[in-house]
Amino acid sequence: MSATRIRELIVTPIAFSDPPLLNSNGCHEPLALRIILQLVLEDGTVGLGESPGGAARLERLEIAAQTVVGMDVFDATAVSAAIDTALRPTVDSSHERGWTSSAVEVACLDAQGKLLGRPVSDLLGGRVRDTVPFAAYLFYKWAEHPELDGRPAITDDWGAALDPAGIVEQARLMHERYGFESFKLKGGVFPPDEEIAAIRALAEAFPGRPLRLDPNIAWTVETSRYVAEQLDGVLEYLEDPTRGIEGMAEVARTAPMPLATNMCVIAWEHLKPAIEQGAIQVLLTDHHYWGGLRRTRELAAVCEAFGVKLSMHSNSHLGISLAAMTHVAAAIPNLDHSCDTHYPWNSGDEVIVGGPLKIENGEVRVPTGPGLGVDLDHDVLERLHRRYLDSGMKGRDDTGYMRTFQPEYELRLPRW
Ligand code: GKR
Ligand code: MG
Repeated sequence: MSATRIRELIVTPIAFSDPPLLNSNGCHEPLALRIILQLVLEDGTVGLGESPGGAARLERLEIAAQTVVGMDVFDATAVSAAIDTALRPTVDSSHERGWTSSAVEVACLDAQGKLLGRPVSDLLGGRVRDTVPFAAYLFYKWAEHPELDGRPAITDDWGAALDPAGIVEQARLMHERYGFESFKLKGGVFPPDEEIAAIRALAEAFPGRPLRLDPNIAWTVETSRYVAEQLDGVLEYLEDPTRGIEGMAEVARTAPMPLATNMCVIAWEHLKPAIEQGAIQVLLTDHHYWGGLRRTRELAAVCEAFGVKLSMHSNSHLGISLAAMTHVAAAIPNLDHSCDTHYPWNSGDEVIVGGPLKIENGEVRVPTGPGLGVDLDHDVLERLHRRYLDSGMKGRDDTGYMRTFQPEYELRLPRW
């Protein structure tokens, strides 16, 4: 049996702490779910991967685990294709299938890098930068997760941010703790004029620094056009103000700044109509669903060809994902904007050996060890897996959680 064949894919769901971050869907729950992958080869080499959690994603990864056994880890394209074929009868959306094959592709590349003694960025063509810039990801937030069913309130060291002054204070903390030089505000929480005021306050507090606003489709076309006009000259880009390629194209016709998305272009088949209609000027790529690290590298070339600028999307995540994001961002020449990361909100529960990866001067140094350059802390993995089991959670429910405290809260998109 060849040493590079896949013996087993171990899939471990985990839960880790998340602060009460607000968005257009409600509020983050006290625990976020993720799934850790260990791809074990016949020679004992282990490749790591990290995927968003939840019952559906777990079930699909378990199907992938049965599919990949016996395949060669260097046949990563065939591995992805086999997973895609196995999921096709039950999962219609190519985007949804992409979450599964992408996580396994990262684990394949980690294992390949370990076998070759080379970092993953080398397998992607080599790094063109030694550090990757990230943006501070600012959220409106409560000071604490309120008391619930006998569970005491859960505090954190960020405090509340519910108005422009609170957002500026959070940005100062992000800058002080991590040195971030660019800032993204998650909007869609308060009426647009309040969020415009928050962005103006950030521009005043951090003159000349790149600023972005992302209301996650909370606005109509008309409202989006109004906000865009109000923030002329202030934003580097406006992200997903409204729903769909057609809606974004309508906004783009009058918006003075570029429009960005991680919501209306999320699969290969969306690129053609979006580009034809001029709907987006910036794409936030994400290796977790675009097919993995090699496909993300290819996506960057497509964007380059059509003059679409590149940034990077993030969800609540831990260090295996951050390492993978950093490797691919390091290997993309046309990374036009700093990448998003939720890491400062979640890194307290890090599952890799040695604790959180460092963010200094707003940048992450590209790991130079073999593979992703990170190792799994098995004690922490076990603890976070237990937390997942004890939580009984099956998925993310920002709206349901918000309703526990504000029963009249309704999910309405667009809201304004
Ligand atoms: O964590 O609340 C959040 C974000 O809104 C996340 O769910 C989005 O996927 O960060 C993301 C975005 O840029 O849209
Ligand atoms: Mg976004």
